[in-house]
Amino acid sequence: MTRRRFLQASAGAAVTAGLASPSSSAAQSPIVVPFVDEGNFPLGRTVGAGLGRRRALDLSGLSPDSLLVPQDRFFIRTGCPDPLPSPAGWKIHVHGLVETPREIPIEELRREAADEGARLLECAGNSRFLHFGLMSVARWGGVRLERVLERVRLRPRATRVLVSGFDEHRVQDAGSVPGASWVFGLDDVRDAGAFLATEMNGAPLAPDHGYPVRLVVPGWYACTAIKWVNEIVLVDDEAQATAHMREYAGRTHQDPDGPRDRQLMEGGLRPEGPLLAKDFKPATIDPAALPVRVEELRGADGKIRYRIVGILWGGRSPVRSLHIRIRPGVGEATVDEIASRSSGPWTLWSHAFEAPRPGRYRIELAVGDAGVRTRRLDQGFYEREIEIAGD
Ligand SMILES: Nc1nc2c(c(=O)[nH]1)N[C@H]1C(S)=C(S)[C@@H](COP(=O)(O)O)O[C@H]1N2
Ligand SMILES: [Mo]
Repeated sequence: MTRRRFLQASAGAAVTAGLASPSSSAAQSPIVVPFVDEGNFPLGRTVGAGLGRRRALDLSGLSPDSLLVPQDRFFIRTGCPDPLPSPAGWKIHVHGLVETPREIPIEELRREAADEGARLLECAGNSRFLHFGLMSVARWGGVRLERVLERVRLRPRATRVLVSGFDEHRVQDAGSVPGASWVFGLDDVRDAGAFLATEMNGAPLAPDHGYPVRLVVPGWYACTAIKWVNEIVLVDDEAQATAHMREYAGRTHQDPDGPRDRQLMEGGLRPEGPLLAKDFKPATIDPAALPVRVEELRGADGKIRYRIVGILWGGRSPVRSLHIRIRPGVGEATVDEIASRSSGPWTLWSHAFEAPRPGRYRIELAVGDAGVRTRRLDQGFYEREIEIAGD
């Protein structure tokens, strides 16, 4: 069935479960139905070191009261480099197409840091194998990059800005290329409201989250959220895409047929994505939805039902309608309830269903709003399967 037919077929009304209302088995904690075929990557534990360090957030515990993630639970992708220079006396070097290069001391940023609100980071390499736990929300404090750039006079040719972070690690990782930097269009910096963050949830950043300063680009994948920022370079439209951008080209949905670097290809390297930074599209996160917990509920009549709790995030404007399909044999519906959208960058939703028999069920979601691009949902990226046990 095509996505369009799925959306048409699921326009029917549904039963309201009530996200905030206690489940019918409120006395005991509900039985949780496990997601299956996701491997056994540990949740909520920091594993590995250097470029290979990871911590995946256990999303199943999210509730209306816990939508801000404490720093010591916030996901980690790449640990604090062990040869990191002392953060006391940290400076950001601003140079390139500017009249006079400048060094911005960290104290200057700290003094000017203002509330930047609750913002979500999601690793572009988030995956089922990590139980989709490379995603978290915190309340940030920092200084807009646009404001920082006002401290230097740009040369007329400057159209883009490269933000680079310290990224030398003693421990390497098979799946990662060292060096973290991204080139942004000056318009994108302004539109997204990119900021240099010095605070998370009212405290200085933890070392693994980029202390003393990192970039946050609201609405963009976190591969652009460069940690341990030490360099800002004004560049023009000839600037090449960085190795870090190429590493994330596929995962940020860059055009695989974009212009390539012939020299590098002939040299045996197979770079992904366009050669020039200007040919990279903004690495924005499309609206997406994910089930995070499935509970078994026994009604007063003894009948068993299941309630799926999920999250909804991404996109620039709030999603109004979410459709769910549960296979086999349950069918399609509009999601029962989406919590208030004012709650921040991710929103909880819930949906109740009856399962015809024990066994495996696949849960798929789609955004019903017309004209909304949902590349990952369309690919089935966030589909999950549960296993309902027999008696
Ligand atoms: N210097 C540096 N910055 C970096 C990275 C890195 O490897 N080195 N990884 C990026 C990626 S891929 C992600 S997903 C986020 C993760 O941020 P977190 O560990 O604070 O959650 O940092 C980004 N910033
Ligand atoms: Mo990432």
